[in-house]
Amino acid sequence: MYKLYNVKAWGSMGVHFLLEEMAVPYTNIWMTAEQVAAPEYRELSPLGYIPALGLDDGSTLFESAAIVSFLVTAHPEQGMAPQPGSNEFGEFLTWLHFMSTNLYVAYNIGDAASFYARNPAEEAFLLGKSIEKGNQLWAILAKRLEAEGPWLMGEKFSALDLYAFMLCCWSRPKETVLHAQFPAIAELAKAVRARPKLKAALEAHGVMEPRS
Ligand SMILES: N[C@@H](CCC(=O)N[C@@H](CS)C(=O)NCC(=O)O)C(=O)O
Repeated sequence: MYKLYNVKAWGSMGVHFLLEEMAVPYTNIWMTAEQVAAPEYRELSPLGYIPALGLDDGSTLFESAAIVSFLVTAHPEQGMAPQPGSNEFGEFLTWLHFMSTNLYVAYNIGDAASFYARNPAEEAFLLGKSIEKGNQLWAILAKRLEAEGPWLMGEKFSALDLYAFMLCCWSRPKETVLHAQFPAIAELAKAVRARPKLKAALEAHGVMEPRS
């Protein structure tokens, strides 16, 4: 059985939603920020990042996009991604990595502004830049949804939509502002929130409603 190292409203949300949608057996290991920061957790996730996914053989995966790619290919029958090896799967991976290496990182920079900045003015500047960058990236995702939607892979709901939803929950200054700016993203978030299999996980992370 998989073990998901999980923190409320952190980067484990996307994997948690995916496990729920796929209905594969797993256990949540709910962690506190202190447990995540402890040296023991770095034995599992070298940067001390959430999410991490424990496998049956005792090994642990980290990096959210890697975990999502692993799960959708380990359980292709759950239909949460196109057929592995197909051109569409390449497209799926492209957009997954677009989100994890650009949008997630824009949020990471905003979250760690005090680490990168030398003074409060620089910190505010970095936070502003992370929002600006995030908006550029959301505009690209919104354009794709407008052209190909309702889901990021077109007619077919996939793990990409869950991942995008997780990122949407973190948007600054708040999710409702992002929705007002990008109606296609608002529609995606609404549709994800309406998925019956996600009810308990949405509640567990406190993201049933957009942050306003
Ligand atoms: N590239 C990583 C980023 C993960 C990440 O930034 N996780 C945050 C929570 S959203 C975290 O665990 N932060 C703890 C820390 O910075 O010490 C991924 O995609 O999994």
